Amino acid sequence: MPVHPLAGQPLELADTLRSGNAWKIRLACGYMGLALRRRTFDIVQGDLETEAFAAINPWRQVPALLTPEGLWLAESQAILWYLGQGTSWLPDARLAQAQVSSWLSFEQTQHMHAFAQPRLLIHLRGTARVDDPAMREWRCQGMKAAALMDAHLAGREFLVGDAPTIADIALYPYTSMAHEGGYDLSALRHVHAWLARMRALPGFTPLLETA
Ligand SMILES: N[C@@H](CCC(=O)N[C@@H](CS)C(=O)NCC(=O)O)C(=O)O
Repeated sequence: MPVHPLAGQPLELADTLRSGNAWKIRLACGYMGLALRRRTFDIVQGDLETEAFAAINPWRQVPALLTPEGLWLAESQAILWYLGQGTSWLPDARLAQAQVSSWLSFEQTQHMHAFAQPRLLIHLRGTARVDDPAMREWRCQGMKAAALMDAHLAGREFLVGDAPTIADIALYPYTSMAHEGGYDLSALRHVHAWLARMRALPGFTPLLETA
């Protein structure tokens, strides 16, 4: 693997234990061979509401990355872009780079919330049931996004071009944890094969260290 432009430089991630958005960054660092320190917060304990956290991210969300320049960078997609530059994970070619950007937008606007919300409320907080109408509605929206991914992945190994990019990293966490929100993606065989392909790449990092 070519040397990453950020190799050997300090990188620190503000995250929570089970944040899917922060997992994207841990996946990226694992795949890219970058060492990453974690500063793990607890949303339920109110950690994100403190003044100390506002200095990390005034938008009061994880992930945020402390870059070697000494600045905290917020938003998972911006952090993936930052980490991917100068590597094959963010292609140089104009069109391929724009296609990566399309999938990053897709993840934030059509995919992430529809998967993250049922997972949060059913699996992590236990405040909703699988069959609640609101959960069904989220899944209805999420299934449309997953079906679009499945159609796109037919005959392809990765979302853009022939090699994995930060677009694949962005879409992996919440797709792979869909079952925690009551989803059944088993009929989507191209998505299923893609998830397995992502897990098999060198440097794959599981959500939980002990997993
Ligand atoms: N658009 C943001 C979303 C980040 C996000 O939703 N983070 C969640 C954890 S996965 C969070 O910090 N939630 C706390 C809150 O919003 O109060 C990104 O992609 O980084």
